Amino acid sequence: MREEGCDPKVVLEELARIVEEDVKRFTFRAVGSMCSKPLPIAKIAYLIGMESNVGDAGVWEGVARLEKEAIQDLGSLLSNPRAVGAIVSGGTEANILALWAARNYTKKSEVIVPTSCHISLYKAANLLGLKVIEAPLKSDYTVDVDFVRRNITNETAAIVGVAGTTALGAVDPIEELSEVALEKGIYLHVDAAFGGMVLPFLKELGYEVPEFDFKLDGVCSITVDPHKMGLAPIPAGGIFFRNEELVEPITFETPYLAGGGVRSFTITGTRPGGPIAAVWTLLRVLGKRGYREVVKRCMKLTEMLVRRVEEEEELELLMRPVMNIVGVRAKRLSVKEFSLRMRKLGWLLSEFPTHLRVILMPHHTERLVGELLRDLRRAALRSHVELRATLKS
Ligand code: 0PR
Repeated sequence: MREEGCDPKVVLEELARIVEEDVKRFTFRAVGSMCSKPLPIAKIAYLIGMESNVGDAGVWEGVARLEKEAIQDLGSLLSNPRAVGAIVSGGTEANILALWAARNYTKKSEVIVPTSCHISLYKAANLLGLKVIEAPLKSDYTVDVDFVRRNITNETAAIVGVAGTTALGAVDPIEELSEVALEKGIYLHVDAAFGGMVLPFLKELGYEVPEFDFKLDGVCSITVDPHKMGLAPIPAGGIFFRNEELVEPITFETPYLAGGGVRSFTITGTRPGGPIAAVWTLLRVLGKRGYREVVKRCMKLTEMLVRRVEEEEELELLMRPVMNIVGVRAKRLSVKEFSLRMRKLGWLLSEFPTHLRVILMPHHTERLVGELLRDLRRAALRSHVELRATLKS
């Protein structure tokens, strides 16, 4: 650490230069990231709420109320305005909380997850000492529900379904999982970290989408992250429980806090009010209509990409996307080689064993999709000679 401080103007300029490069890379090149670029108004709201600590709700009463209202709004979007929840650090914390509640509520030691589930569920199981049973996928990339049913034992603490898988945006048959959960008396957690702020609006836009939320009686908890498709700044994850009874086993009281004891079930104690202020503001400013428009726009870009990939000789889709996540591969190349070439052309795409992932987010434009497509086409050509020829043209 230096002895003397520097001129704040110089420091801030350097900071801005460094961060702006990242922002540019994220905005124009990382066409496979699940985080949205926060709306300007969300940034203002974040700054307004920034000093607060909702972990000390007796002091920060106002922000604690904003969190309750945001949870109620999102809960009603998930067909349960009485859901108990919190704005947390992200989908990882939300999934940990869900499995923690399930384990303590049931006092059992196993969890069944689809092989498509996010790494955070493995982290959660590892932390909680739960044995993971991996359920395979069917050819449509959704979980094999028969496998789940057959593998439920006296030790099953929870089964998990994903509504919007990390790799492809596929939606597991949550309705069938819910039936299994009810029939066997099992806790069902739905990871809708990404899909939770897409599926309700897709439905309103007339798309045929499967049910995934509290409308299904077997669903006990849902993860939905406003920092993914909610246009909120990081960190804004969301966890929602069907009722108070489910969270009771993970609720702890901090008795000495000013204004009386605070009961909380989040992992972190001190919690930032900035993300809560941002989520609350976004829900008010955009409303359902605003979010519907956001999803409509992302789907327009998705459909543009899908149509053009389908027309391309060298490219293919893994599946017809349900939401704004598209899996693409080059017919004549390995994924590794395809990925490497896209990287050389300046794109940052997520690489899965079977495909590259493109996510069409609210800040993307038709022009960007056009450029991406041109380069996907170039990169997919088999020989370097072919590639070099198109680069010259
Ligand atoms: N559940 C699902 C279905 C997810 O896809 C993710 C994250 C999580 C839970 C965990 O959420 P947090 O990362 O908020 O804890 N999936 C993203 C992904 O793997 C995470 C991410 C986001 C990675 C933005 C990179 C990035 O630029 O793509």
